Amino acid sequence: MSPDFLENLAAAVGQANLLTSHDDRVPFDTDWRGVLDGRSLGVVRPSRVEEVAETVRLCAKNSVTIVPQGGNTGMCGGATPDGSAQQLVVSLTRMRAIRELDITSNCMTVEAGLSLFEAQEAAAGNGLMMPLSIASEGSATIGGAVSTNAGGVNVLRYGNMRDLTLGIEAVLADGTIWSDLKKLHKNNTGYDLKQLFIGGEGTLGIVTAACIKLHHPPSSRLTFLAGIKSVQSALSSLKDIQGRFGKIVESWELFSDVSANLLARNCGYERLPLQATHPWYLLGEIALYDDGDEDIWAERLVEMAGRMQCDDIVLAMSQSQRENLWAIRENISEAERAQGKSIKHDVSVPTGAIPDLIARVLNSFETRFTDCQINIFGHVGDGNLHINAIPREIGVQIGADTAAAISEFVYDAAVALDGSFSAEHGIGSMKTAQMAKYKEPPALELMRQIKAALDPMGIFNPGKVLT
Ligand code: 2HG
Ligand code: ZN
Repeated sequence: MSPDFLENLAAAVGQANLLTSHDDRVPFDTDWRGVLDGRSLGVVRPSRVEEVAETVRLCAKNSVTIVPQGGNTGMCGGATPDGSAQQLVVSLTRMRAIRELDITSNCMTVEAGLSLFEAQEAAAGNGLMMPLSIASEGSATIGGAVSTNAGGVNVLRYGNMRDLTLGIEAVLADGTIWSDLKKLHKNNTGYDLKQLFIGGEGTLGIVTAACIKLHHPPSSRLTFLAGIKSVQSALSSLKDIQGRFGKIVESWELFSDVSANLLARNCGYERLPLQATHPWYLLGEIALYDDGDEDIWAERLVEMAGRMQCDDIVLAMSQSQRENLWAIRENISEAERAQGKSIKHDVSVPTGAIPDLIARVLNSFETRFTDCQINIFGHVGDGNLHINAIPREIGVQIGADTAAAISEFVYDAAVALDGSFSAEHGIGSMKTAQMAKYKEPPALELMRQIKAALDPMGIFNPGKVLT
């Protein structure tokens, strides 16, 4: 690194947007869960794509590696620098323009640092909907969601970020700005290169903007929380609704009594708004497109609950009740965090295999790992569960060997059912060992070749995804 590297960087982005002091760097150097403790050389906060390009050029020239970062809400350390004090964090949060909201073509072109919530609000202000929804949407950014191919609670109906992204703009390893912000649903012109950057976790380039599909929002929604006895009934009721009425279910979220107890203990939810406690809870949301459908659907749901042998169900009767039901689901991670450091597993299986996965995990977990509990919750409708190990006592640390054994046990169970060891959170720095263990060798080899072709000097996010 040449002695004037930092000076040139400051000239490129403005002195105030190069942070090098310890206090300024800390919020960018540590992940939100407080699990990783990185130490960067500095943090740059460009406000325009040209500044990102100049930053990349300077880094390439000086062999400085780059860690792109959005809202820093990731779960796998993909946006956290290592401890070497040699890596530069490029935070995109100042690039937040809505370049265009095209209500005729149903899409919006926005910069990487715009938060998901801001994007949702902008779409809603124009009568449309940006459907990607995750608990951290107030801070999580479009660029982060694209780069990690984020999922969340509406994937069942609208797909994940890959399904919602029409085009991207990215800065490549030599500082080239590649603009592929086309609004096309059909574009068969060779390899679909943007797909490499979507879910690429900043290892191939820096996504600086994206063109995102928008949808027409339903005229209203029916949201309910039900206490249920079996996970199988959650799946069969979903299939029943989809079979009779098509793709109207937006969310089908499951959580266990362990999640409910954590919410009670750590987040003040002494009672859920139900009459009793249950082994499992289902939070569902159905999109309605005709005024007046609410009453019909309220009846249908009660009837469906009967078939599920569920006699404890509450429907949201107002927007604030709806928000209260969602807050329960969205607080589960926070309730877990208050318990101590959890060992998270974000896995997916074919939806039909969900009951088998849960049975396999529950059958032997607590006899093998007596100091821990397993907290299962997630997006049961699309086959993605969070199977997290938490300490039984607040603040007790799960030892590294136990954590590794638990992870192997959970991932092996998912993979044995033709599932994945990472459904929506990505790989980051935390799951590279699992990549080596579970990813098919030819796929790993192709990924290495792609990385070498697009980032020959290895300046983008080393140590993430592939090692
Ligand atoms: C969710 O579904 C998030 O709430 C977080 O993906 C999952 O905290 C987790 O393990
Ligand atoms: Zn999730």
